[in-house]
Amino acid sequence: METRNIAQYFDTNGYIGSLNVLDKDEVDDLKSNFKAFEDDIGKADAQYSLHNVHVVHPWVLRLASHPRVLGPIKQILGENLILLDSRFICKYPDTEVPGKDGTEAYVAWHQDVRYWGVTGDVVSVWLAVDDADEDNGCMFVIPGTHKSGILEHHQASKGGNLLTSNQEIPEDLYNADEAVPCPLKAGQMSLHHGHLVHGSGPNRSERRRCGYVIRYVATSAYPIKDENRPRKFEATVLVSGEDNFNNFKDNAPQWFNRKNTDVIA
Ligand SMILES: O=C(O)CCC(=O)C(=O)O
Repeated sequence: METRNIAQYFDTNGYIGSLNVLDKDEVDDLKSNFKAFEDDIGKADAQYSLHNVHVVHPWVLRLASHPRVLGPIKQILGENLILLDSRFICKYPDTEVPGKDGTEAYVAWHQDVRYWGVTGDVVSVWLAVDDADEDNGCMFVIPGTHKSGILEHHQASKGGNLLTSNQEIPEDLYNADEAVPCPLKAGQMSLHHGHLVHGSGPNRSERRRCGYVIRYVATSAYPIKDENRPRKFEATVLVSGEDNFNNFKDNAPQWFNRKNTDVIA
């Protein structure tokens, strides 16, 4: 997609599929770096526990500040960007990581902003570590739903939901027939808006489905104070431009050089 069309397409649909980010050598590096994580903590924890490791591991923050990741985000949110949060999300074949109590791991229909506790647009990147398709449980989105406001969420009825708070949007509030898959090759990314209704089904293949999810906001966004659900933003990093608002602490590790991310390749 041409750079100038990105912001317009995203505004209309609330997502963008398959943008090329990493070349073959970078994908090989990503896979071998991720394997070291997996070997270290085990597959069951690699599924959802690798949260905000960008403040610890330089190779992860290099991904989250990669010029070909940030380029489209800048088109949508502008030059001044905060990395809000990041997480690896894997779904393994059942033969490798069996679901709890006979359930299959999936992600229920939800809107990210329901959980984030920030004002302003949140844009998420889903960067594929592995090829992701309908067989191994790629993400599905419902285009245009980012214009529906924040929908009610309740406890998910089906076991196996990977979302920490086990929430889902009640079925009568969206039309699942309008859902479209977001298949990706390893090294590609999709983008989705924080209000977009999305989710993913189980992995019924023999292949792992791993992605790195990264959330960004403009520096003008700010945390909402919610006493019932206080949020800590302990891993926010200014990844592009200047921050004249200081609504989020810059937790950039000393080894991070933001200026290296400014070139759009
Ligand atoms: O990885 C998945 O299947 C779902 C990811 C997701 O819900 C998100 O990135 O917000």
